[in-house]
Amino acid sequence: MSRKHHKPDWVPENAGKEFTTSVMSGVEGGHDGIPGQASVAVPRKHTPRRRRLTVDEYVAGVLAGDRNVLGQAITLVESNSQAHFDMGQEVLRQLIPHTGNSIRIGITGVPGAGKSTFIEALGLHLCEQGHKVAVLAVDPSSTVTRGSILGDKTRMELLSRDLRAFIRPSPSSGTLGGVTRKSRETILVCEAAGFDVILVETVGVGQSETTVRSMVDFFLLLMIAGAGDELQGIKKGIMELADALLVNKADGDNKIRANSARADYNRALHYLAPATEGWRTKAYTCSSLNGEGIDAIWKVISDFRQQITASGAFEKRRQRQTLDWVYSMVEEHLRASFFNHAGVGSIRADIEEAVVNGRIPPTVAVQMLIKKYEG
Ligand SMILES: Nc1nc2c(ncn2[C@@H]2O[C@H](COP(=O)(O)OP(=O)(O)O)[C@@H](O)[C@H]2O)c(=O)[nH]1
Ligand SMILES: [Mg+2]
Repeated sequence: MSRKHHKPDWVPENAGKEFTTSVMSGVEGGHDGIPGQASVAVPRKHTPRRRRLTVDEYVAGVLAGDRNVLGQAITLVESNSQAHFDMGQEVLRQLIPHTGNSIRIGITGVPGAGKSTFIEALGLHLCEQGHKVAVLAVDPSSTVTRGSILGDKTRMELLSRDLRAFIRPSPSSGTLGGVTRKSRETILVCEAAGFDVILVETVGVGQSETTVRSMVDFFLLLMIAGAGDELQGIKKGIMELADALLVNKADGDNKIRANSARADYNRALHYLAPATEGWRTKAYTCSSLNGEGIDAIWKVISDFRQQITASGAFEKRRQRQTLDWVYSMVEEHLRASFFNHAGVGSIRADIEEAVVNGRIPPTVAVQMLIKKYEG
């Protein structure tokens, strides 16, 4: 812009004072206003589309903790295309020997309980202690709404700027099964990249809690005082999945209520079977806003890890989870193979019609469909 041209580009004719009629001159220098930088356009090199990495480059980059490659490797693993799938699986196969060295923590609770705020508080606390923290979200609802409830990076502004942390929003396409597979693989990729604390955020929607429980070592249920137990999923048995209950927002006027809620939950927990063999689930309070109780809950998680590792239950759970994972992938594969089967597709509409109108019993319909599929 010429320095003499101190007028706006456009003003209505006969404009009064309500319109700007002059423009202040800009700061000398570069586009960011840093003096001394000439604002001449730097001739741009012709940049080709980002070259696709080779399997070796993905593996080496992830193992070196290169955040850029890590992000790309997760994208590869999450991809739905067949070409990417095969490559992603090869990358994963080579990374597997470098995985497992972390504590995987699932965090659930109703929307608004403060999960994201808590994760940021805990994450920052752990980074300061020298941990490398990866945050993932599992939000099957995002596959329906196309907008992630949980992928709100903005809420974790400080943590997302910390180079010791890595935040990955929920994969946003596919079935719950697909989201689950991707999340499990993302956990492994992050572990291979050296992250030793994996925080997985989920929301109390549908099966997401059981799903996340099936991929973590420690499952934390975040509660708020006075929100109504029913609303918070107590009746749905979520409490029985948890290794700790954490009443969040124990600050200000809410502190007394939070403490009494904790006592109530502790009484209720007496009657429940523990989620983890040899561990007693208890209720605690914290404030993700002022940080009170964050260190204490980390201590609980560390004690858990120590005790459960010593008893062998830690390893046993992981082995069981790996097998569950294998069979859930088998199921996913079989389901897709069945529903994509051309022969099955050709008779499905007729059979469905016959079943709903009572002309053939469901059991017979199953036999016909399976026969077509296997034949
Ligand atoms: N007073 C108070 N407010 C909190 C606390 N933790 C979260 N919040 C607030 O609760 C709201 C929901 O938090 P958010 O982390 O987005 O909840 P999420 O939906 O469970 O992820 C936000 O306005 C937070 O600022 C806390 O410990 N104390
Ligand atoms: Mg959230």
